Amino acid sequence: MSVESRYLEAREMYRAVGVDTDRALEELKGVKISMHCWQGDDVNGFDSKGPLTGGIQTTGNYPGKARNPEELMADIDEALRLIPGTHKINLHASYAIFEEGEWADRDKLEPKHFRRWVEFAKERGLGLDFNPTFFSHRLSEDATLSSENEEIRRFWVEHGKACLRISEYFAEELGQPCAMNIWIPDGFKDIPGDRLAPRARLKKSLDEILAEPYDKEKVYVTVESKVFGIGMESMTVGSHEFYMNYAAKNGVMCLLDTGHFHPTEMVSDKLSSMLLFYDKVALHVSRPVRWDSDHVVLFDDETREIAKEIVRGGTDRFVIALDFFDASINRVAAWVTGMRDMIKALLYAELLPNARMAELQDKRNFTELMVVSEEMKTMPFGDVWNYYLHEMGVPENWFGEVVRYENEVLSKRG
Ligand code: RNT
Ligand code: ZN
Repeated sequence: MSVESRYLEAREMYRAVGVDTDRALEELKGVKISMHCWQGDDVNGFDSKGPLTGGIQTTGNYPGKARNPEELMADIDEALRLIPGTHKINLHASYAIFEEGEWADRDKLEPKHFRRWVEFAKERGLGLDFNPTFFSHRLSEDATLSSENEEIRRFWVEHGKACLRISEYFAEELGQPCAMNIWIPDGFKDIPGDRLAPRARLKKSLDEILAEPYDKEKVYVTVESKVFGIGMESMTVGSHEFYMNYAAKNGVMCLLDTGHFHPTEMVSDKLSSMLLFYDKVALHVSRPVRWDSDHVVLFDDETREIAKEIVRGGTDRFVIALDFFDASINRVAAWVTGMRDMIKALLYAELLPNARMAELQDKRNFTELMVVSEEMKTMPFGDVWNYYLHEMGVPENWFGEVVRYENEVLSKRG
């Protein structure tokens, strides 16, 4: 049976339970996911040769990681060929591209250092998002925006401001908003002697960064909290309470990373509360396995639960990015799996009888609600998904393509 006839049959089955598959596919086409560039090279970047610091870690030594901008761009291209839709690329400041003999420290970065990324995005119709890089740098060893050392704190404030200017440049060049996310690794391994002063300094630093004039329609500033990091087990300066209050009072957005809460806390349950107090909510969808391990996003329960909240709350109210870095598997396959599974989860949520499910809840008919939600799991979802891939010109079976790319390109890298 052809993809089309399988789809037509599935469409009838969904129609019978009150779900319009054509509408769902239309909705899905409009959703952009920001694909993080850092899966391609284990969060190394191009601006220094030093190690990855900041209490985040990649594990594994799978061959073929990108070693320079050309390789990273080629790998991104290979991944995008296998992902339905037109999306965004999420860059870190450490991915600045310098001309021969040129170099600028983080506080001196300028739009021109990202010109090649803008060209890359323009040629492909992609958007760009941005992140100042407050780690993997000689001045980030102790603390950054919360530093007690005024010179170091100022350096990172200047970095934040430089990144705001670069974000605005992205938005202007590409004709779509750029989300600029602030995450810092500041925190303490053991019980602090003072929790207030570092947080007060972080607050002051953020105020100073945001004093840089920028167009709020073009740049969405987001602040990302975290419960702990490696070497910051006892306290992070940028905790959830800190940023949630900061964002609410200063008109910026909160970014929730699915790995940045206690393991039994679910980000999916937090989103509706955020929607009641913010216009938009930003996400780093990741997969924490027992801790903030940054495994590849899968089509699993929590990803589907998050997707339901996005679809029910309105896809236009979310700024969705992925954040994982697995160095133990083929990195292109990691991107393709994560992106396709996020999109798949959104389609799954679009194909639920959401209004009927809300109504069952209001009638307190929890038996039928459970039954409906379970029955939906074995509907011919795959037939709708495959039709979407077909419509978007992306192969159903993609793994062979990545294996070929690995043999022809990745395996030749030293
Ligand atoms: C770290 C944060 C942060 C980084 C990226 C590289 O725990 O999740 O978002 O992963 O910025
Ligand atoms: Zn994150």
